[in-house]
Amino acid sequence: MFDKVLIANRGEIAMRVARACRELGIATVAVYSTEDRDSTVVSYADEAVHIGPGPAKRSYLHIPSIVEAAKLTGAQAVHPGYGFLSEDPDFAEVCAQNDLVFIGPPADVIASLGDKCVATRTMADAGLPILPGSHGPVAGPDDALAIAERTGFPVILKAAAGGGGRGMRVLYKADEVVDAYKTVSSEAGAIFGDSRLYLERYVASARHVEVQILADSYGKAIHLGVRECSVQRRHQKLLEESPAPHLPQEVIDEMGAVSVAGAKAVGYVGAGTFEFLVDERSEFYFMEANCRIQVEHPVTEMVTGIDLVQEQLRIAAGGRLELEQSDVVNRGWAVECRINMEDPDRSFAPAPGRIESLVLPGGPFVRVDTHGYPGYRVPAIYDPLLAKVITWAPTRDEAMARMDRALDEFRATGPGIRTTAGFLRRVLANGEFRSGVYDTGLVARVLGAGPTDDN
Ligand code: MV4
Repeated sequence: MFDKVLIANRGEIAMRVARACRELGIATVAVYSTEDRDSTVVSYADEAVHIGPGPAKRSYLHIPSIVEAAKLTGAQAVHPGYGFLSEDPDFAEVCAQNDLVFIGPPADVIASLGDKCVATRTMADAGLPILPGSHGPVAGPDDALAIAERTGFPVILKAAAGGGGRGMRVLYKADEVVDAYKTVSSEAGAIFGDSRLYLERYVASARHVEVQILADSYGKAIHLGVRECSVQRRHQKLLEESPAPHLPQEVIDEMGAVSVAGAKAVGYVGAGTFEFLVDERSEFYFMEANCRIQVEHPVTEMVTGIDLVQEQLRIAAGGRLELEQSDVVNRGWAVECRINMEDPDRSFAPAPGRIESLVLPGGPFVRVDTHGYPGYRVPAIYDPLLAKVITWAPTRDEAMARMDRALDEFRATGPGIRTTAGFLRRVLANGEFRSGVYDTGLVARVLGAGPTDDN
């Protein structure tokens, strides 16, 4: 096992990784920007290195500063968390060149899964179900039109370098295709430096269900079941649960099996997520594979009893995956709510500030992952996630009742501070959510249902 790991991230996930390291007897190095000098992980970690000013480009995204911090402290490995450099193949490559273990898949695997055209085709070849469409980059506007007509409307145009909902457009009629192709392609070129697009049938009323996998560097891979992530607003997930309500066990098993096949086909190493779109008939289609630990990983930990970050560390250190597929048993139900410092009454506008008082929920089967503390001044320049509240219970209804109770206990006050806790309670109370029969349109319907209550 490693002696010392550098955590190339901030916020709650930096704390999550630091805690896993401590449990395994690994020394930790935090890196921090000037804005984060008073952060929890800076005092929690064994060492902390200042890597630059607030803007991420000059700190958490600045590869030379992070590599230098690792060399300075003698860290053997780097955990990238999520976001920032976690899915940057160049960073993984630079780590390797500097004898640092990047805790994630090899650089070439990140690169090929980051190209959604390559990823879709590779996964189709590995036997994963994909939607009809271009199965690779579209050659130009006329090709887009021909493929759209062959596929049948509606279709969706997506940037090859996109993902997570960025760079896409839904098309309902043939006369939209040529103009849309040109617009989305030039947008993709401007945002990602890659103007290639692909096209597939658009599935309305889709659910977003993802499979957690673990793979070691000896070719062994297993899956840990599914997470339902359809409660999202503008591609930002607000709440996730595991397993997925009303998804038959045979379907879960099949999604898991094909994800494992996909992971093996690309030589995946570490913890990863296979994202699927599920239609009303519980037919599922591969969308993307994510090469990182995800924000919502705790719901999988709660239903499996497996510590995913510890597994990442063991695998990266060259350990063999000790778990067999038959060891993975999903027990009960877990739900996670993301408490953001945003104002639901003002279109989720950022509402950070200095936290004067913070009361966190507790009690049985409640987990809170946060970097917040009373007196903490929340920087406005990073993502708005303040805390993740996770609850577990034997049944879905009980897990949701427990979550409602936990959110009721949650208090963060201070000048200008607002959180999404009250809005999340409205989601929990919504009949459609309660029934478990919901899709990615749920949040818009909850928002249409009236003003949010407070917190
Ligand atoms: C789709 C889709 C419907 N059909 N693909 C959004 C995130 C990204 N990973 C994939 N996404 C979607 N892909 C097909 N073929 C629906 C979504 C989707 C979505 C699309 C447009 C506007 C809002 C959306 C919310 C969730 C999912």
